Amino acid sequence: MPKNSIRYAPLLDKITDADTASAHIQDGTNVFISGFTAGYPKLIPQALVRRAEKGERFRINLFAGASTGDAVDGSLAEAGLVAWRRPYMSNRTMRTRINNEEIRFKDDHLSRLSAQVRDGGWGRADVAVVEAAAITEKGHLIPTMSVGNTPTYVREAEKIIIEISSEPPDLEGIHDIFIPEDPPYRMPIPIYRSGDRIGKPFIEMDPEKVVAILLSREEDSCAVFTEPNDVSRRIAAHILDFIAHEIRRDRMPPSLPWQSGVGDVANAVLTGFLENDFFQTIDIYSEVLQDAVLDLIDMGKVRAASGSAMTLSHKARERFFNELYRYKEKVVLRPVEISNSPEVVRRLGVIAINTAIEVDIYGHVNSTHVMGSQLMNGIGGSGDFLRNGALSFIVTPSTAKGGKISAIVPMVSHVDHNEHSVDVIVTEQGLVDTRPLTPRQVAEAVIKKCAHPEYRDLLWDYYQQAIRASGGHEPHILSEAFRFHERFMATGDMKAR
Ligand code: 0RQ
Repeated sequence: MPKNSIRYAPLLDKITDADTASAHIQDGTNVFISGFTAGYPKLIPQALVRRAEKGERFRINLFAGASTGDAVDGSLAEAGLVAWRRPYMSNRTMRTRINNEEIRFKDDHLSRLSAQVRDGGWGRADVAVVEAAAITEKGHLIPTMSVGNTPTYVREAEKIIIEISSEPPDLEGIHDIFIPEDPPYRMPIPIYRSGDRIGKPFIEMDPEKVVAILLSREEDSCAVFTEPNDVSRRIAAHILDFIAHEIRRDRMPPSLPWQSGVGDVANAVLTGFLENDFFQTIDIYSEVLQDAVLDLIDMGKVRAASGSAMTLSHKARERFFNELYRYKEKVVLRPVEISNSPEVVRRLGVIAINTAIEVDIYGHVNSTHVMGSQLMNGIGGSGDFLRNGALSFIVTPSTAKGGKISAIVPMVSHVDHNEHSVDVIVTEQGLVDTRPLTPRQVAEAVIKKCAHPEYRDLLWDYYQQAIRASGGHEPHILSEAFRFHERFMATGDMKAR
């Protein structure tokens, strides 16, 4: 443990071991954990798994900020310890168990969760288990690499267990913690630029609620980013060319902040700035900050980068910790209800880029359910940004599963975002700005420019038949609209045989 991690002396008595602390969690306990891709507790989940291995039968309701590492979602799901899980997760075992109805799951827009917990919508907050870098002189918490919903969980919980991480150096000052009043007393959230700080550098905590403190040497499992491949590079290039074109034509100001979702395509878009001379300095107002943000800061291309968490590869993490003093000037980590706040996203005019599973010819988007039924991860913050961004991109490779699936389909098999939220649709094949187009013009352009050449004729045939058979503003043949999906499920290939 680094010196001075626990600066509030009365809490030193609470230091204990994970097995003892985990006794506060029993069958049916609502457990609210820190963690938002990073910054999740590790010791308590391990202790719970040990109890299960010894034959104890119990299940908890697990509420996080968003996805956590395999050490939490993976091992707790594997051990059969989770009755309920909310919100977004991305673990394979947990996904399988959710789809088998062995774990209950409800998807939510991430910006809404803290307020729902405060109004009691998620039930009693029995125990908060949070990772922290330090406890201040007055007994408040300095989080680690994510903020997520932790400020609200700590405020609402009846008991608090803290895992003090030995890993991060002095993170104090990077966080900006602000909990808005709930309606009807809510005032405007006073963020006018990405880098504005409006709160405190710590999470306020009542030390009386702390029942255990654990000293942890466990690390977050680091993100693995593949080098941008040809597909993600082409998607990124389409987006950057389009924005540069809009700015040159004076159709948008040059200084709007960027949000980019998680994963390789999102990282490729930001990497694209490295090689692009048109964009000299950018603001980032996003949810998860990934490796490319550090590269951009190093190149002097970032004015400010705001998010709720940092998910870095092992290498980037070392660099970040070694030169924290430099990155702290640029990076702000906020509660997710602020990083994703519809009010702030709309006010700042965020350029939002998020990834879909499939998009239909009229621009409706499925981000969460494969073939309409099987949950992938969840909606995450994509709706918060897409619906409220000044310009919202939805991106996807034009095919999946080695070309057996077209990501452009006649009708999406599940709807997360609709045509009214999506401005621009992008695949590696091309880009369609839907804003000046009627739905029929959107369909024509999406089929011609975004669909993979192997699927264009099939989509075009469907669209022409729909015009003849049904006509109308958005022609569809209801009995045919899911034929692509049915074919895949019957034959393993969406292409007609
Ligand atoms: O399957 O893992 O079995 O290989 O989906 O797809 O191409 O690796 O891309 O990791 O970026 O995930 C939409 C799921 C994309 C993600 C989604 C299969 C594909 C592969 C993963 P395998 P890729 P990604 C907001 C950001 C919603 C939430 C969100 C996501 C797996 O981006 O969860 O936007 N988004 N959060 O084979 C069947 C299709 C498929 C398909 C892909 N059409 N049919 N399977 N896959 N398309 C966070 C902010 O920062 C705001």
